[in-house]
Amino acid sequence: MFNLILFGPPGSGKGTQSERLISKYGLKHLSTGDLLRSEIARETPLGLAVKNLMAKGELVPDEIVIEMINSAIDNNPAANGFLFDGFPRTNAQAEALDKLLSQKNTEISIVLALQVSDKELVSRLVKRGQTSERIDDRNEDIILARLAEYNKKTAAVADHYKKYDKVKYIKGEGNIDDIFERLSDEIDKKKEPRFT
Ligand code: B4P
Repeated sequence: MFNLILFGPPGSGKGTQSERLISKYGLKHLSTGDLLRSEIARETPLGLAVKNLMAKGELVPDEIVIEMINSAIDNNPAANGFLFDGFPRTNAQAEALDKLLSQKNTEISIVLALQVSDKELVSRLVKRGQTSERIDDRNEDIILARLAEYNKKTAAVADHYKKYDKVKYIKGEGNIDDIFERLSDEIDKKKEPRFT
């Protein structure tokens, strides 16, 4: 199994690049943001419980997202591998994910971390907010709250995987096709290492 974490701050292009990567590599896409938004749209008890937190740009509690990912992995026994998008977002989530995968005799193969300046992130999300229905793109204050959550709770997740030498940093600014090529190069190197 090839299991990839696409990592980066809000607006770094995780959702955008995930769509292309799953189609190229045949991975199962697990986006906790998409799963949560679907719960909200269906007005499930879980959706109602997380709606206000997401609207403020805060992270939802670890137990909720860990349980969602646990079920999603169990519901896809035939997957060749998973692309985790927007998860893990805290060290507790990273530890839980490692444990879940090891119970299935697999592990994270690579963490691709998109790097984008704060100025560019805010500009992308404000722009998306002008056309999308997303409650967390509605204004700049919420967007800045999401970036603050990222710096406080999520950035450290890269350090967790650096201990195992799994993190590759990718420049996430510029042309979407060029970024996709940089991501694909790292995956190809990992899947078929060349010995020199
Ligand atoms: P997510 O759905 O993960 O949303 P996100 O971090 O904002 O990234 P997204 O994938 O949408 O944006 P992208 O970079 O693709 O999370 C939303 C919320 O859900 C969180 O704030 C939290 O409340 C909750 N949540 C989710 N997972 C959680 C977890 N594990 N634990 C706790 N809470 C959790 O794209 C952004 C924009 O940039 C797009 O408009 C795109 O078109 C544009 N773009 C992309 N690449 C570009 C490029 N190269 N140049 C110009 N624009 C580009």
